[in-house]
This record gives sequence, structure tokens and C-alpha cells, in this order.
Amino acid sequence: MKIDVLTLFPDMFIPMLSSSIIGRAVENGLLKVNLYNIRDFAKNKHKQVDDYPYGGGHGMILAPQPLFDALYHVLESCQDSKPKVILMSPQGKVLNQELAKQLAQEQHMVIICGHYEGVDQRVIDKFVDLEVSIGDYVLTGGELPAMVLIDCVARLIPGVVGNPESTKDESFARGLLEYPQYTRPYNYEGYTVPDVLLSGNHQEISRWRLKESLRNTLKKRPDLLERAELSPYEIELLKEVKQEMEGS
Ligand code: 4GX
Repeated sequence: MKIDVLTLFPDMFIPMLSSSIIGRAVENGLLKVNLYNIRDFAKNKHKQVDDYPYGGGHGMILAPQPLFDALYHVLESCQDSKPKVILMSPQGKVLNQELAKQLAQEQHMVIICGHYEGVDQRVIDKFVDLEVSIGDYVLTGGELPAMVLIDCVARLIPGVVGNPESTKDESFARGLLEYPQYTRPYNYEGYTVPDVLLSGNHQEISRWRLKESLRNTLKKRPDLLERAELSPYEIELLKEVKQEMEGS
């Protein structure tokens, strides 16, 4: 996957693109990220990229010229099928695992990181296919949201995460939270590991994990349970969990 990022702060992306799993994906060539500084496209002599809002009001707006020229530049250098142009914005569709899966199918994305009070509407009207928000809170710029989007989409590209099972089995992959995990030692400061996990009985272990997954979801994110499609077996386990919770 190729991702072009238009930002006023390209340096913010360098640590994430050179570390850990994403760093390896970039090295492997599974992910190619091009960073473009919007300011480099400003044509006025002070390289100013923002201006006052028409109609008055506080704050500044990213002006159309630098963004139009940056977008013309990245779009003309690609003969491939039209890239998906995304603006990070609190007004966007809220990112979730389903949207991440859809975007992981794209060959090429262009991500625009807004600043100040936003970008001139004409940029959105002419170029933007999709506005994406990472949640209902306000940040100072679109860079952290873009990094969140890149991280969460890139790990779904085949080969980026070592074991593909680990993207299948996890929270949200099927609308439930994960079960508790333990590693050695068996006893740490008096806190021990549930014995079923040492039993070697794989059927019992699966049942325990599924049940704890349902328990976790019921306790922490009951909203997810309402949307999850549970099998009769899962409904039975959930009933057990609810009875145990009443008992305590
Ligand atoms: N999820 N922000 C973007 C400037 C801005 C405003 C309007 C475009 C349109 C955010 C979020 C977020 C703050 C980044 C405002 N750009 N982005 N910035 N939450 O809060 O994505």
C-alpha cells in the first residue's frame, strides 16, 4: 500500500514509520509512505499557508492554494487507479475496525492533516473522498489522527503482522473484548494463573476463554454485546456469566 501524507509537520511521522511493526513494513516494502510538507507548496514569499476566515471569526484556515498544488502534485505522479483522498477531521466518520478493514483494501491513500480551524471547503469539495475522525475529542492537528489511521490500517495488510491469526482473534475482530492473558511465572507475588490454562485440556481452555471474553465485554463494553451476533453456545455461556455476576 502507498500512502501520501500532506502535513505541516512531516517530522512527527518519522519515529512511527521507523519503529516496530510499521517500521518493518516500510523496510519490507509492504508499506510506502511519502511525506509532503504543505508549506513547500506555498507560492507567496513568506510561505504562509493559512489565512483569516471570510465572514470573520476566530482562528485561521488552511488556504486552498498550497493544498491544491500539493494534491495536484501527488495525484499527477500516479498513473494507477485513483487514490482514496482522506481528510483527518473531527467532522469525519469515526474510525473503527470495520472502516480500517475497508481502507486496508486500498492500493493508494492520500491523507491530509488539517490544522488551525480547518481547511478551505473548496479543498474538500474538489479532492476529498472521505473525512475520518479518530474520536469525539479535539486535537491540535491532524497528524496524530493520521498516524492512528496509518497504524491501524497498515497492520491489516497481509504480511505486516507476523501471525495473521493475531489480527483475526483479537478484540473487535468479532465484536467482543479479549479474554485475560497470562505468561510465566505461575505465581507472581501471590497472584496465580487460572489452573484451567495449565490443564492441557484445549476444549476447556477454549470454553474458559470464550466465557471470560463474554464476561469482559459484559462488564466493560455492554454496548458491543448488543451488536454482536452470538451463537447458541455463546448465549448459554453469557447466561452463566450473568448468573455468576448476580451471585456476587
Ligand atoms: N480526529 N483535529 C484536525 C483541524 C481541522 C478541523 C476541521 C480539518 C477540519 C481530529 C480528530 C481533530 C482537530 C484534527 C482539528 N482539520 N482529527 N484539526 N478528533 O480533533 O481527526
